[in-house]
Amino acid sequence: MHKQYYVEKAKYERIVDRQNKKTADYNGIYDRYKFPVLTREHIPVFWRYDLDEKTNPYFMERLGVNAVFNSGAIELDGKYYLVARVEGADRKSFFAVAESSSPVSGFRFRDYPVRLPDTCPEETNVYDMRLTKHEDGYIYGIFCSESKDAKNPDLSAAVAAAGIVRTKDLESWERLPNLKTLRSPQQRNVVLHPEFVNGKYAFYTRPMDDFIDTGSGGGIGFGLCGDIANAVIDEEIITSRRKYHTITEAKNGAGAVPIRTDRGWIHIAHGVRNTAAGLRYVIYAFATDLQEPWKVIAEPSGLLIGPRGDERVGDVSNVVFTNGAIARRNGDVYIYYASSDTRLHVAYTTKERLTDYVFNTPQDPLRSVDCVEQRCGMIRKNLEILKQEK
Ligand code: M1P
Repeated sequence: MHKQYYVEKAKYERIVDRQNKKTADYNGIYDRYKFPVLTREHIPVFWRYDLDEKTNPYFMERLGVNAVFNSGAIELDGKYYLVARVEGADRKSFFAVAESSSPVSGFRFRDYPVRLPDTCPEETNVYDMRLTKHEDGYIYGIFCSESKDAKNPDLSAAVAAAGIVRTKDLESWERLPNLKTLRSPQQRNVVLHPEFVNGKYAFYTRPMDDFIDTGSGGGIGFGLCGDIANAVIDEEIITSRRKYHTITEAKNGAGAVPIRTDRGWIHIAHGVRNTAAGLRYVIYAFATDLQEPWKVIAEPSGLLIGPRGDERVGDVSNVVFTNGAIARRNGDVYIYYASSDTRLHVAYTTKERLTDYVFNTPQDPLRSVDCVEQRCGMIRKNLEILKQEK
């Protein structure tokens, strides 16, 4: 074995074994953890280097990995699993399962990445899997299946669709036909609801006219289908709407699988706005009705998680994005979010705190003048409290 192998292996072990700790940042809603839980440095050495000295005498990286980011997340039998988006140096993304006995550190990839059944010859790229433990007994993975737009000569013109796989063990995956949405030409950020709604499978969708721009798509959609093995959605109702001069003005999309609480389903999604420096992605939350999960019943103002410090910089800077959270039986919630399409972080909260945040944080009044009134109301009340404290 080339001696450099041992150097690289030691670096890998150091990163994977690194203990994580909460940062001192405070907002009362969640705690950020200091170290990312997955990065390109978490990729096993034997995924990148040919270890055969005859074919690789200089110990060169042959199949590089550029980034590890947007990950689906699930807890199974007391272990934590992330199905990460791994992007090769060749720009193609694929999925890989990392597991740990801790939700905040120690994630190791299994020996091989996920080999999806190759049922779509036109599919070029796959990414952003959401993992839903459905009441039908399967774990579903819904992901973006991207192909070249054959009708458009522009080399970057692409088409996004929602791919569907299911598994019971995250080891063997059955691929089902892609979701068809009859009224939306493209789909990305599709999430399967964990329970049947009116006896049907329920999807959160993101109607789009185009690969990048959502165009006339009004926000996060919701649709039902009877047969998951041939999933077709006719009507898509809009749940969380895009709004002018808010964090969702340019687009939004469902993120983690909704979390059931006593007061409603809590959704952790992303919102996008345009800036002179390009698109800015943040994470926000809202709640929908338990019986009618398409009906928004609470939407706190503004962002839940925005890119901070080092998170701001990466391949696609000024982005935080989530497609996975783990809500434990004991009330703990781990939100896995990626920054700048480069690495994956974790934030910790509880169902109780999230519920308080979503239902008791004021809504966005949508106009500066009303925002000032809203803030002055709180300041007035606080100054009274502070006066009495003296
Ligand atoms: O680059 C930021 C994100 O862009 C896309 O999200 P959306 O469809 O909302 O624009 C996705 O490709 C996502 O993977 C990526 O993180």
